[in-house]
Amino acid sequence: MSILETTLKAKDLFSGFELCRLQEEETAKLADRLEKKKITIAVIGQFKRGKTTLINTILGRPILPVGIVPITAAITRIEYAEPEGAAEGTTEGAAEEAARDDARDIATVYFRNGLCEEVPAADLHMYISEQENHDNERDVAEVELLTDAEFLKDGLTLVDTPGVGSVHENNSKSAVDFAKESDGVVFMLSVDSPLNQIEVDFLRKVRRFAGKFYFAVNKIDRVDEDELAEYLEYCTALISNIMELEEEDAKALKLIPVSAKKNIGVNVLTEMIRQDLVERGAEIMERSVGLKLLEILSSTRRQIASYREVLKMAPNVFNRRFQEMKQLMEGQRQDLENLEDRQYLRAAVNEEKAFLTRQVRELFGIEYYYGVDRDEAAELLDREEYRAELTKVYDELESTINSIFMYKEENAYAVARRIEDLNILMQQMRKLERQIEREV
Ligand SMILES: Nc1nc2c(ncn2[C@@H]2O[C@H](COP(=O)(O)OP(=O)(O)O)[C@@H](O)[C@H]2O)c(=O)[nH]1
Ligand SMILES: [Mg+2]
Repeated sequence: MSILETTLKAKDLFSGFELCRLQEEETAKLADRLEKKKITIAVIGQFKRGKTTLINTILGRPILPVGIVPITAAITRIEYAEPEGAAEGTTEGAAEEAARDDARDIATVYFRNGLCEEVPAADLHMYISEQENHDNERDVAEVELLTDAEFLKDGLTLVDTPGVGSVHENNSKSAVDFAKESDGVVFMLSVDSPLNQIEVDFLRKVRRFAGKFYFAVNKIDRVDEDELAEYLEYCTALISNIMELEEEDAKALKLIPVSAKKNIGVNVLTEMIRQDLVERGAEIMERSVGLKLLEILSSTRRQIASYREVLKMAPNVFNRRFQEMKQLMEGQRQDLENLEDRQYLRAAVNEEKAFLTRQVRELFGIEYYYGVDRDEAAELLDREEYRAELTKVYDELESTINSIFMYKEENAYAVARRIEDLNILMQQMRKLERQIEREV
């Protein structure tokens, strides 16, 4: 069975189980990436190692703001787009060309509620810096930048990430998540600080997940040759140890010394990546999708385990939580009765869904997942439309909760059947897992 078939099979399994909507969506995305052969490489490392500087150098222009403290979990995804007016003459001078460059670097900021906003890349600092968007009060989910850099032309996506071990990691996506989501990782070190514990811990956590690692050592313009040699020797030994490389792989491990700022050695890195993509792009992708599938399967296992906990909950505990949920929903419906007569953003429906997800998690420990619809048009609803949308959300959640927990038809037989279904699902997942493990 090909990895694509395995992915589709997993998606099929999940689609029969209402608590696996997130996993179903994730596997659908994986299948899509496989089919479109879109490879993602994330640049990861601690704050101030020079990740953003490196990306700017690779892009050939200083598009992204450097030296800022990025906000929680706001990554920047950079993809290729044809230059606008590419067919026009090239008679303009350097100044005009630079001005045109700046004007065409438009980024899209995606907010957590699904809204998005186009902003000039020069203004990105307002959204991704900690100083100007403290604690991510603007609720930025991620930024997407389209640019015509040659390096991205074959469908490669580069991702700039916030620092490893950032203070906000606990309540948001972490560098570990970004590594898991990408096919390759450029891990960035810098000569002015030896590998520290945070970096070591990070590498230990992700070594199994990323399809392919590149280790870059930045800021070599700051040291002389001897110091660099010493640093490289020390870090190479340490990294092959942390990554638990076999002897042969350890011998082949080459850290790539660069100066992102002075554009030294960067082409060695980009050549290496390009070469890998040409020669083994499909293989890298398949391996990384296989690893991600395993990860999704294990999150499904956790979800099922939490659900079993709910099924086994003592009746009085369960009833209390169930009543709490009912009261919460009644309260929400009551609020709908008293809605002000004005216009409402459709995106506010997403915010309500996120709120409900948190409530279900707190009360029952399970993830009730809603997909967030992207709302590029910032659509407005009048009071009645908004009320109807929310009513639909409440009705759906209530009916799902009723059926998931079988509160109404609760009887030993139904619960036993349910547990039997889950056991079958678990068995099928184990079979898939073994299959993937053989393949990757
Ligand atoms: N000397 C030197 N400084 C660099 C180099 N690369 C980045 N920097 C500086 O290091 C600081 C942090 O860079 P940045 O790209 O924002 O780091 P990030 O937090 O990892 O994205 C900035 O002041 C950069 O100018 C380099 O190759 N050499
Ligand atoms: Mg940065």
